[in-house]
Amino acid sequence: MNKVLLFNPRSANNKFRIPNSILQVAASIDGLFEWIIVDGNRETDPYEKIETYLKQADVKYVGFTVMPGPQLKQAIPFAKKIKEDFPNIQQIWGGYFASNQYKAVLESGYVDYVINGPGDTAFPALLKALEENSPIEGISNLIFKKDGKIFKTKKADLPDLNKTPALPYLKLDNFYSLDKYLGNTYLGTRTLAYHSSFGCPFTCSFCAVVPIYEARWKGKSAVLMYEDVMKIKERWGANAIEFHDNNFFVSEKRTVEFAQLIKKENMKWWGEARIDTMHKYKDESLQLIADAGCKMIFFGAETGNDDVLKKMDKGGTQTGKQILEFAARLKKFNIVPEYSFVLGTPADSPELVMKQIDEDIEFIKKVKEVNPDTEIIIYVYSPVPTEGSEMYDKVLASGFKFPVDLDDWLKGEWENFDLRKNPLTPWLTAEIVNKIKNFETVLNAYYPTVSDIRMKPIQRKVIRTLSKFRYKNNWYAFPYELKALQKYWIRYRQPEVQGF
Ligand code: B12
Ligand code: SF4
Repeated sequence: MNKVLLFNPRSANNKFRIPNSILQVAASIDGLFEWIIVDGNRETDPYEKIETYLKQADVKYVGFTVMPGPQLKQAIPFAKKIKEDFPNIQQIWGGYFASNQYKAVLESGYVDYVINGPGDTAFPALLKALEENSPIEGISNLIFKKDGKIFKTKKADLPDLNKTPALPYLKLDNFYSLDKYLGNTYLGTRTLAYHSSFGCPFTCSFCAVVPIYEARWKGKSAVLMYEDVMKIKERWGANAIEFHDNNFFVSEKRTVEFAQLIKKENMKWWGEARIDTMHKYKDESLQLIADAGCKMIFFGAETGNDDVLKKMDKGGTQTGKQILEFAARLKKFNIVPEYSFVLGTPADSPELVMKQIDEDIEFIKKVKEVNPDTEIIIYVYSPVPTEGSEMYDKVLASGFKFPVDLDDWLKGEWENFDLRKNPLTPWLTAEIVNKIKNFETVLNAYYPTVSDIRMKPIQRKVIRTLSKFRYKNNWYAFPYELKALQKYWIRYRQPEVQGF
C-alpha cells in the first residue's frame, strides 16, 4: 500500500503546539494507510526531511495543512518543489487557507486536491478512490480541477467527534517527542493544546469559520474530553489546557459537566467563547468553571457600537452595554476576559471609518475601567470570503480583491493581511491604520499582557510608567520610544500571533 506523508508547515517560532489538524487527519487514515508526519515547527530543514521520505519510493500522497499567514512560507514553495522533483506525487491541501482560497490553490497547478472543511471522511475516501482509480465526484468536502474547471462537491454533516478515531498521540511521539509539545505558558508549565469541537453555530460576517462550517457546531462529550486530557496528564504530565475550539463554550451543559470532572485535577485552562452566550450562563456555572481551573476566556467583543455589531451579524444579541456588564461580571469570578476587537470595518466615508475607530478606542478604555484585568486583542478587519454577507458585498464593492496567484500570498503585504495587521482594504488609509497600531502600542505598554510570562516585573513597571501620560491623555501618535522598548528590551510577544 502506498504511504502518506502529512506535513505541518512552520506556524510558530517557539512553544510548538501538538499539530492537532494534521493529527486528526492522521487518525482518519490510521490502520488504512501507513502515514508519516513531518512537523515544520520541529525541523530545521523540513524540506530535506520530506525529500528523504519521498525518495523512499512508496510515498505517493502528501497532505499539507495550511492556515493563512506564516504557514504559507513553507507550504507554497515546498508544494512547488515537490511537483518539480516528484511529479507523480499527489498533493492534497486542507485547513482554513486551503478551503477559503481554494481557487488560487488549485490554479497554482501544484496542488491536486483541496479538502473543504473537515477531512475525517473525505481524506480516507479520496485516498481509497485514488488507489483504486475509482471516481471521486461522489466524495463530500472535496474540491478539485477537471478539464480546466473547478468542481466543489457537497458538504457532509459534521463528523461526530465521539465516534472519530482517537488521536494517535503515541505514534506522533515516535516522530516527535510529545513532551516538547507541552509548552510553558501563562496557564502552566506543561500546556496541552486540545480541540474538542468543530465549527460554530453563528455567522459573523468577518469570520473565516463561517464559509467552512456554515453555522454548524458539534462537540465531543465532556467525558471523552476528560478521558483524553487525563491520558496526556498521566503519561506526559500535562498541567494546563488550551482549548483550540472556535467556540468551546457553546453548550453550558457540556462546559459544566467538563468542569465538574476536571475540578479535582488541578489543571488551569483557557478557551474561546461568545459574550452573549456566556452572559446567559448561571452564576453557579461561572463559579464552577473558575473553581475548576478556567483562568482566562477569549471573547470576540469586536466593537462597542451596536449598529456595527448588527452589520457584523454578531448573532443579534450582543451589545456594547452587555460587553461592559459582562467584563465586570467576570471579575467577580476571577476569570480574565480576553476581549478581541475588530477595528476598521467598512463604512460609507473615510470620516465615518475614522469616527468609528475613535469610538472603539474610547470603548476599549471604558472596558479597562470596568475591569482593568481584561486583556485586549486588536485586529484590523481583514476580509474573508463569506459570500452573501452584507459586509463582504461592501468589501467587493470597494474594489478589494484577493490574490489570484498563489505566489502572491507570499508577498509581505499579504502576510500582514493574514496577520490582521494591515488589511490592504481600500477604505483604510495609512493614517487610519497607523492610528490603530499606535493606540495598540500605547495600550500594550500601559497594560502589558499577563500571558507573556517572560516579561519581568521591572519591565512591566518601566513601560507602564513611560506610557501613562500618553494613555491618560489620548496621545498615541509616534510612540517610537515604546515600540523600541517593546521590540528590543522586552521582546513583547503578542498572544494573537504566537499563542501564549
Ligand atoms: C492552533 C492555532 C494556531 C496556532 C498554531 C499552532 C501550531 N500548530 O503550532 C497559532 C497560535 C500559532 C496560530 C496563529 C495564527 N492563526 Co491560527 N489557529 C489555530 C486554531 C486555534 C486551531 C487549529 C487546530 O488545531 N484545529 C483543530 C483541527 C482538528 O481542525 P482543522 O484545523 O480545521 O482541521 C480539520 C480540517 O480543516 C481538515 N484539514 C486541516 N488540515 C488538513 C490537511 C489535510 C491533508 C487534510 C486532508 C485535511 C485537513 O481536516 C481536519 C480534521 O477534520 C485555529 C482555530 C480552529 N479551531 O481550528 C486557528 C486559525 C486556523 N488561525 C487563524 C489565523 C488567522 C491565525 C493567524 C494567521 C492570525 C491570527 N492572528 O490569528 C496566526 C498566525 C499564524 C502563524 N504564526 O502561522 C484562523 C484562520 C482564519 C482564516 N482567515 O482562514 C483560525 C481559524 C482562527 C480564527 N477563527 O480566526 N493559530
Ligand atoms: S462566534 Fe466567533 S467563531 Fe463563531 S462565527 Fe462569530 S467570530 Fe466566528
